[in-house]
Amino acid sequence: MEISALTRSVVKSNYAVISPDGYINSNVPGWTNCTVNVIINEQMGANLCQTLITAKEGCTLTGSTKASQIFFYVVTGKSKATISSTTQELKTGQFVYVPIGKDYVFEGIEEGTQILTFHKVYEKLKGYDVPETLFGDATDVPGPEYLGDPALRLQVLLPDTLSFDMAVNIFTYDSGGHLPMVETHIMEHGLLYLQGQGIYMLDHHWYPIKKGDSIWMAPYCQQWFTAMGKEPAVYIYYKNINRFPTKI
Ligand code: UGY
Ligand code: MN
Repeated sequence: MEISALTRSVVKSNYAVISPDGYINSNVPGWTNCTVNVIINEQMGANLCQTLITAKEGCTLTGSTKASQIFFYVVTGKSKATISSTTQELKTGQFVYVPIGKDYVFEGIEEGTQILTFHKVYEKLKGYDVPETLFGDATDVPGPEYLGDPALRLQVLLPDTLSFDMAVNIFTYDSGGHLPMVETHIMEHGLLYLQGQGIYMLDHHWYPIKKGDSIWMAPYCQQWFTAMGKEPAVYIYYKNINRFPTKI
């Protein structure tokens, strides 16, 4: 029998590892017939929110974006998404970026569908328009080598323009592939493992990580990862970008 007092989850002031064994469901107004796990939010000290929605029969997600933009990614399953007056079908690996000031409705969601969301307060930039709604498919996004290492591939899902103040990327590591350095940076991350396993180093502590786990890394949380096992490790992650770095 599993000992229920054990978990790989850990929550620190500058990072967290959240494995699904500790999930407790939240009720989110407008998101019906589903379980919602709020994995990262400002109560932790983060500047983003990350949730995972798992649909039951008859699930619908209805709401409007206000100060925060929302990125919705279908981890598995199928749904129909209407953003203002545009409707598209979304299935595994497809996504929609919803800018501020839009209404959204997800319906016709297959039971068991899992949808990941990243939310960030949008910071306007003088001289640049607020981004438009953007539907996309990760399988159509090229995955060039990362920093010249063929064991690492990086897909950038959102356009590389200053209008966007957030990035969402998918990072694939062949088994044995690893980050070429310990990253030490101001940008924050939220991430979800989509496939595989490996070892993450967070602030000089070492954690085994696998599909289904999430990680929050605060600014300057030092980070490094190596993939292990029989299949590539894949994670989707959020990063804040493109804005002036200081209030001073
Ligand atoms: O974009 C990044 O900062 C990325 N290389 N970080 C990470 O995967 N932990
Ligand atoms: Mn990083």
